[in-house]
Amino acid sequence: MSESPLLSARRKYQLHLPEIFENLASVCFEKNKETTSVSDAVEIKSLFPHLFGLSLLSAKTCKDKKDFPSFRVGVVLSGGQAAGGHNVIIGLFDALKTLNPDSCLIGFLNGPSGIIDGNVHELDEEFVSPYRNTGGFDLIGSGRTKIETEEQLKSSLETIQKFKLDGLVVIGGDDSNTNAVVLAEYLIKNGCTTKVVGVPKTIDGDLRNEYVEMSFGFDTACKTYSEMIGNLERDAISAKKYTHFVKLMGRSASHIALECALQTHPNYTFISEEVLEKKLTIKCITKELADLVEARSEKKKNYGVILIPEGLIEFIPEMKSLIEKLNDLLAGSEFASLDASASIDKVKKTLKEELLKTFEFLPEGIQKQLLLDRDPHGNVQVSHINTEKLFMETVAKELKQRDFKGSFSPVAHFFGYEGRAGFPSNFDATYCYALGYTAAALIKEGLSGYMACVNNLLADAKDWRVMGVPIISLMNLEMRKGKKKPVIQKALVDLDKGPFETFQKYRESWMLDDDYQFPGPIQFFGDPQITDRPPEILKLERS
Ligand code: FBP
Repeated sequence: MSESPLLSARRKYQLHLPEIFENLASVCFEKNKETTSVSDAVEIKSLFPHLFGLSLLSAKTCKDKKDFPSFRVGVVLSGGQAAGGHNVIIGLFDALKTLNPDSCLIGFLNGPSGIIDGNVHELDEEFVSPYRNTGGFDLIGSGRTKIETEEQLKSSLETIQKFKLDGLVVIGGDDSNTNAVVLAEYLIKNGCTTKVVGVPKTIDGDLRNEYVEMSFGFDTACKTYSEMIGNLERDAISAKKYTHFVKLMGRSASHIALECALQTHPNYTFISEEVLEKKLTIKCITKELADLVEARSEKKKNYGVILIPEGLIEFIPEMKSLIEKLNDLLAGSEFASLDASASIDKVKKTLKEELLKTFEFLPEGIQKQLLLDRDPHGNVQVSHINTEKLFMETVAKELKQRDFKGSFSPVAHFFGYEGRAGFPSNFDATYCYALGYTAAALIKEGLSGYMACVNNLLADAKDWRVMGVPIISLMNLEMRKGKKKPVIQKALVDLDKGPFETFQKYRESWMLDDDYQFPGPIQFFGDPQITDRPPEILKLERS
């Protein structure tokens, strides 16, 4: 089958590397300050006695070593797709071959389960090269299995030994990088010298710290969603009759919603972290939206665009308490045989005061979803709740009660999967290639338990800085399935930083005076100041 003209063109797109990688063989790492964990240092140290307290590393040029042995390295993609994953693998492949053409890169298939089961494909030039600058994770597939039980860790060790790996690169989000460092510690404890390195991936943008400026995939996802939001805005001011409620993927944190708001200036954007801080209730949010619809209607603007982050519901305190209570209730056997209506009746009889009021305020469709859509552990599937539809219904009800005379025609959208696997933006394509090289450099230097880090991302790629960040320095203890576990702390939107402050400064004017922006599709060609720009929030954080 013939390929699209864009695919052919993108394959030929020239990737640039940080200057330091002009001579990869001479790259070594200099120790900076020692690190600890984000918190819970004593407990975390006892769980990671070998890897706790590693120093932050900066790449520098050392003496040229001409002859490197061949390296055997495994690579795995873990979790949801994020544009640029293929370029990490290709960067790693090119780097290993640069060090020694006999080096070998082994892809673990369909995520971490490929490591546990020893399911592999050896990657060669012919196999990887068509994937250069393409989106998706189809090169080797991905999955969400976690390597955490003793049995899974033991099987992984056996696979690593069977394939005689010098290194393993785990490309994943917070949970996957947590698993990477758990595995790294386990290997050391069991006398295995294989080095484990993580790469920060996730469209959610919540895997970051002072040094890890951005997880890859975030830029492409936000540019994709922003194009679509801009198109909706254009439709809204043309048709002048619809109010678009857009739920945006991104799990708990609202980074995607904030970045898209800064790119497109919609009429209203929820930032979950602010909702939590202000302890807003569903009623209160509904009232705010209904006020907006009324105020716009008075200006003859019976249309609008509203952005809702995927995780909003978990940040509304009363909803959080309700969900926890429902999880408890539904764990009991008396609900097992009841249909939806009977379950609703029983819940209403059981809930007390405030929780009952919250439950009764919800539209019946959402009540049913809360009771019936459960994950394998029996918990409410928070990310499946149609928050956009919830607010469409509560606002319509509120407007009816107010005897609203204007018109309110809401339309629901969910922008999610379409942002994860598109062609990586120039920024993500180049960033990922550099991350692949960084992972190879860390393994070449015999370093384990580190996250590959490329920063100074607002500068030209040649001036990007290359670092190794101890994964443990991002960790704390959190409750998971009723037990305290060491995990990477999710980076939520900081309400005291530039990106949110800028949004706060302008959002009122975006409510009534339409200041819609139409970013259009991702720019692959033209002025690098436009095409290669990293996300807006990075600029505002650093300015
Ligand atoms: P990662 O955390 O693995 O990067 O996944 C991100 C994400 O796209 C979230 O934004 C979204 O909530 C979730 O994956 C959807 O998961 P699934 O692909 O299992 O439906």
